[in-house]
Amino acid sequence: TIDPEVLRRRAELALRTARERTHTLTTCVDEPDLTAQHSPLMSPLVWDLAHIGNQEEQWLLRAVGGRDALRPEIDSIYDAFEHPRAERPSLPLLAPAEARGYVHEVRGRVLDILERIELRGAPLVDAGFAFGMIAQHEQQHDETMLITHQLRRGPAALTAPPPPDTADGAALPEEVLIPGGPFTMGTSTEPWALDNERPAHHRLVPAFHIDTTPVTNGAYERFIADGGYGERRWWTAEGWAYIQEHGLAAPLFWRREGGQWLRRRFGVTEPVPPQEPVVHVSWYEADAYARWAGRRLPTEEEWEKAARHDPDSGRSRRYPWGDADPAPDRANLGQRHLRPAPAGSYPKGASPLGVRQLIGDVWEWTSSDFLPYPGFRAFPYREYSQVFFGPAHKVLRGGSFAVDEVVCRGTFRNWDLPVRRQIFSGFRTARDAS
Ligand code: AVJ
Ligand code: FE
Repeated sequence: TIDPEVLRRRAELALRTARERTHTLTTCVDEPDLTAQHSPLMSPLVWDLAHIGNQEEQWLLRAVGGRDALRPEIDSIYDAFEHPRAERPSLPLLAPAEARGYVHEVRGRVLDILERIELRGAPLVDAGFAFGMIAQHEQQHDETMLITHQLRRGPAALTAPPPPDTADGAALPEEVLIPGGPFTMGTSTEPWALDNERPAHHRLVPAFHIDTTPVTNGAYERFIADGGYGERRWWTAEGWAYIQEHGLAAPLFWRREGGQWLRRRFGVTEPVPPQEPVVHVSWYEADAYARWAGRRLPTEEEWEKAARHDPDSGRSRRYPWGDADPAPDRANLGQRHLRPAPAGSYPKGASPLGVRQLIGDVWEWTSSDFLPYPGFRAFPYREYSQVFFGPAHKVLRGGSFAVDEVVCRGTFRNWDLPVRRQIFSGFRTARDAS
């Protein structure tokens, strides 16, 4: 068990880190850009901002702190289930200055509660869970807001240095063999793990091979050049119908000009870098590429075994490199760099068997539907995970360059519809070992 004072500082730091990111994402553009809807797929940035504050008010001020509601009349405006994204611009949203004042006011009271409360006892406060959950919620919306920034037209508003050159120059094998046998999936001990990551349970995973790195733009270009988007046999029926209906022939944000592929990224157009992991592909495209390559997407349990299983001890670890928290030389996380690092980077983040870049860079599509683990219990609210379980959503693993470390670990599960491409989604492939 961790010292409650350490947890208190950790919770405070997680909340402050999230708020700094939120601040950057909502002050780097002018007011009209905060209230505009840049894509019908996304909320106006100012909706995300006040929604962050409203969730914090509901969980930390009211549920944990037992304080009176600050602005109960806005709960419904910022309820994601009541209002789909497309209709959010027409709601009576708080104006940017009002929204800023609101989140600031909530945060002041929350930090006061955090200083006084005992972080032990009821599940909501034990180990500071609710504070960790709300920091993770804010960071998830910070990723959502970064997606909105990527969809926004016009000159760059955000800049960041490229990832450092961390590649060790090793000639990497194309794939790594993960031996068959049992492993422990999920967690019952990670204090801030969300309900869908729980509980820890055993799975028997047969031997399989998995790509050493995520699939690169260069490899994906070969799929395109080979006529991949025009060949029915690589696609599922739904995937084929989807690319026909929308006329898709390349990842989102790519365009062909003068015999080469260009892509727009955060307001800047550049040639597609062949060594970088491909990003902004739907599950359908990832699945079709894998079939074209004579392979398949990994299942979710294969992905987690590749990322967490230590063949020496037989134990599942928090990250590919062990139990230590992420660090800048282990993974590309936290919007420090606004792009994935070239395949083969981050040797210090490799798994014991040599799989690289499982954490950070790009979210990785798996073949699995988003389903509850045996023994799952919805906590603290059904709308976080439970209402999304079923065949409609596919699981993504590992986090992207846009994800903060507080929302990234070997057990963390993300999910989305198979048509989604505006998210920072890439993939790696696998095959049976037999
Ligand atoms: C887990 C990323 C799918 O953004 O819809 C944010 C996270 N849940 N607010 C989403 C979430 C409630 C969720 N994802
Ligand atoms: Fe939310």
